[in-house]
Amino acid sequence: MTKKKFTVTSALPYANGPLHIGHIAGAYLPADIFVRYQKLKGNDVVFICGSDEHGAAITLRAKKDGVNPKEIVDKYHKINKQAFKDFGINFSIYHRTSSDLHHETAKDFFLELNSNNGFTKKVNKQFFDEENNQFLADRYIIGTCPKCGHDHAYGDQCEKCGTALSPDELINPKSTLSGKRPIKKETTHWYLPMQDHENWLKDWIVKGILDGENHHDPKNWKNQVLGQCKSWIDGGLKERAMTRDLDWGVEVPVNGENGKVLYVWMDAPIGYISATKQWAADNNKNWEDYWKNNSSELIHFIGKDNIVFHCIIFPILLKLNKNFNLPTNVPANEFLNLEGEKLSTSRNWAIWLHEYLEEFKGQEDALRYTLCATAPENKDTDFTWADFQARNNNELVAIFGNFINRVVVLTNKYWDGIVPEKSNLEKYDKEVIDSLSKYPDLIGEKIEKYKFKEALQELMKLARLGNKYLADTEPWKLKKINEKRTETIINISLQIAASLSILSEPFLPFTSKKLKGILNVSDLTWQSASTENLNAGSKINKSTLLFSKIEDEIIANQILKLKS
Ligand code: B3M
Ligand code: ZN
Repeated sequence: MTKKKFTVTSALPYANGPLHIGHIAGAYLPADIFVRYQKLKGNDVVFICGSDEHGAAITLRAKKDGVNPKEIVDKYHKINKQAFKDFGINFSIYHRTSSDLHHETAKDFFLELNSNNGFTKKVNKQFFDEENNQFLADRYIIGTCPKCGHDHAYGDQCEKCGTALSPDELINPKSTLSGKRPIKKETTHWYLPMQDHENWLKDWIVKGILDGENHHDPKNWKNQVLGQCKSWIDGGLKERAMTRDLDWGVEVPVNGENGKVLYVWMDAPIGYISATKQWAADNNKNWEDYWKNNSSELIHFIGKDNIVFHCIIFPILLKLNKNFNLPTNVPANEFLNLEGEKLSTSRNWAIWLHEYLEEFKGQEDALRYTLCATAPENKDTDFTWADFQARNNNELVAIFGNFINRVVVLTNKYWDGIVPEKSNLEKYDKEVIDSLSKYPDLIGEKIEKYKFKEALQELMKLARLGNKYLADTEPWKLKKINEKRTETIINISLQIAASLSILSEPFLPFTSKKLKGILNVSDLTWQSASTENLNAGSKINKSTLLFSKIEDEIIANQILKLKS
């Protein structure tokens, strides 16, 4: 098998607050599952993320807290980096857009495009808040969305319907600084004439053709992603300013232009590239192998509010630069709600990842499992504490955990932890071995199609198969009557357990590690899960609890906490 190369990115979260389960279900957990799987397949993957430390999201938060933006980004970069790590999101690097390397990379990128005539420099009138002596763009200005009527649309985007906007399109624009209607004032900016790129964008996204060659199969793109892209392109693309009058961000690298920075969406996605550069420097690799000349597949995991930036704006920027690859897929997720309501930072209607990790120590996989099982892959979905409890208790504990516990306890009790010999296979045994051999492909195909929910269901089917095999054959009863037959059943059950230890890794990495420890197996490849991995005569360890039951009281307290 030839090794494939993947450059996988997860949206860089703004370092203006902690992460909640909506972020995780949207752009991080699915990417982590994909990356862990590709690595087990033996492919070469770099998994990129980091803090987005610029843009109005940061400066507004700093203003609200009465502190310097630097204090905000330093604080949340640290918290978020740690939370991802503790939750088993296995980035190759968690970089920062405030780093010198990023500033340099973003400036070079801007200059390259500027010298290729990628921008039009224009003097224009823009909204200005006289009271605060500041130009208003992005989150500094709100108004009613001309598309969906949402009354809190930002100057660059309506987060309700996803539409990319410019401040002039807002109905009833208001400054978020003073709350007043702004005046118009002249200023110079660099604009990206997106309308010039309509034709190739359409061929590329809709037909999967780039520069006359097959690039990707659009059937593998999610319907909602294709739908959003098509509707923007059909609606006619417009020019869009790529610079801002602000003092926080990557400075516009042109002499004599003071007080101007790059628009955060002309800055943050380049963060994927600068992060790759840093990782390559740290690991003796060549970053260009992961970004240029089609030597690698680029895949962006994001939430639906970021589709336009990753499917239209950033690809235009990449194409204007030399030899950069365009994404082969952008598997954006929809939104996750909580107990029937939209997640909200301001109303504190959220489950914060760092708090979950504190309160549910050792139960990281219970949340990974529930978030994957209820992920908003094709439509908005709902997380409820009751569902979380049920999935943990009725699926992880009662099926997966129960199966492993039974087979490990039996092996220790009757054979001192030595894997017994298998002999004389009956029809049922052969059927079980045959179905076991199909699981790596069954699960893998789903992951490769970004159907993580279905992939997880397949994994649980394998645990169910093991459970049923034990329940049907009742080796604990058979032991006294037919020792040889019992040994065969336990041997086969242990092989299922070993396969589960491999196939669960992308979804439940903490469990997989524990299980490999119990079974004394290590470093097995994905495909090896289709065959036997435990030789008769080898020794396994004592059982440790993989999952623990979550009591009603714990759940009641969480609901109380949420509502307080
Ligand atoms: N920070 C937006 C967000 O958190 C943004 C993503 C950047 S990805 C390059 O929704
Ligand atoms: Zn809207």
